[in-house]
Amino acid sequence: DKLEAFPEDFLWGAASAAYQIEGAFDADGKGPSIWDEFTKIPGKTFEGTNGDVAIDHYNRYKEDIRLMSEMGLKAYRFSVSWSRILPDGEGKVNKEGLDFYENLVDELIAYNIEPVLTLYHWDLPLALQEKYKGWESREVIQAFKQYCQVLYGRLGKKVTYWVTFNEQNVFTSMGYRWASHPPNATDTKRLFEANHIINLANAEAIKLFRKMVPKGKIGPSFGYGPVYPLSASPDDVLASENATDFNNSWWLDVYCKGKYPTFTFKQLERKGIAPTIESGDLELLKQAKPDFLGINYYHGGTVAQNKIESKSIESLNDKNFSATDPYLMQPKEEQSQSPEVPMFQSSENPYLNKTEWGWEIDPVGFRVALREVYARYDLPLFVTENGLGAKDMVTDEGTIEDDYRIDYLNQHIMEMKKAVTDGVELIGYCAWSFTDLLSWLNGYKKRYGFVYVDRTEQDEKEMRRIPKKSYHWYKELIADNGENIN
Ligand code: GCO
Repeated sequence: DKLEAFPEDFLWGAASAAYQIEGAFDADGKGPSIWDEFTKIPGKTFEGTNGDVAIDHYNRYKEDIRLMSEMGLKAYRFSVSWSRILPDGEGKVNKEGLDFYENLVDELIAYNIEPVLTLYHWDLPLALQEKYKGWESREVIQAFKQYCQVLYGRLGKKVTYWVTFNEQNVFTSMGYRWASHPPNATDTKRLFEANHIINLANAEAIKLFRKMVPKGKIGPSFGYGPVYPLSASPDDVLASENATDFNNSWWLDVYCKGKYPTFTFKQLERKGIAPTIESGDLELLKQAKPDFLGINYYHGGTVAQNKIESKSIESLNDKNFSATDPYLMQPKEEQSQSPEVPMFQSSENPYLNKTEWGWEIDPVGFRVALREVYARYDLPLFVTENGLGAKDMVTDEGTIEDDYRIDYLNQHIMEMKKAVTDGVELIGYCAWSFTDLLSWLNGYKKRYGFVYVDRTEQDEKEMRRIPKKSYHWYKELIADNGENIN
């Protein structure tokens, strides 16, 4: 069977996030974010790494964009740091912050690279956390609307593709359930309340976008993982349906259908942790269908019937961050111990190999993911992240021979091509990431980029950029629009 070609205008890209690359944490009037604060808590990140300097993209964006252009990149996904635009999260606008992003966008456009702008990639202004308890208060929706309004007004004519929230599933679970992200909580009631408020903010952002940027396209980016039953036993299959509902439909149904999936909602109600829905909320959610869904794909999960009785989740706080895998249904240490989710139990998949960080490598799961989402929501998809974190080494010749990354991306793009042949409508594919960047919890040990960034001491000021072998591989792939992938 011959595979279909990628669409002519397919957006081959790469992605990043402000906190992970920009540095310049207090430059030109930027206010602090919750990540500037969270990384100061001992033991939260590997060797206490933080984004104060990151890879200094704030000062080197021109050099980075030149490298993108030499690679032939068609799209670049980046996020805006809210507290650069509004240092207090609301109120006074910081002109320098806005200028930075407009310059960045202009530079991309000058090189014919399509900018893909993420509004929220986790770095909430600290002022909003302190004043309103962050996403736990509806006041923050108004602040988010102001932030969106400022960006739509300034960049709406230049940027076509907009992402509202990046991986709402990941940052809310990590932040409110597993204390691995700010605000450092382990409280499922708070998790679902904050999550609902973010859903409302997402809807408001899309509604406002329709008015201010009528020609643009907007949607959230979701960290999707397909769920497999461990066996063909009906109990395991039922467990996998529960896990799909809880891990995927819980968010995507709200975005696309404006309602929460029934089974999980009832389950949460019985536990007393369902979100508080006020009058008007559901109407608002229904008015904000996205234009596309951004899909971040790393891996899925396998589940079995949960036979273990509820236990406590006390030990959560001293969890070792390196074991944290945000895409897992439950962190390893907590498997089956969470009294809130007795509907399934996470399990090892005997058919899949893992990365150095224990993430399953599952290219076929990528095709499954794209088909599942497309079938259920009938919206064009944009792969906004996919990639491999690894410990890259510089050889004596000064090169980085990351064949493992090439292999990983090749297999995933191959499966994506099969999904296109199946009929999935795809706008583009952004590999994670363009340059190496700060891993939120793993510092610079875990690298994802096509371009190596030398952060060794003797090179600290230089922060030399070195294209890896995968850079040249991706360049060729883009040049023939994925024709020769095999
Ligand atoms: C890491 C993570 C991130 C995420 C990304 C999600 O190691 O910190 O893998 O890089 O993939 O921020 O959107």
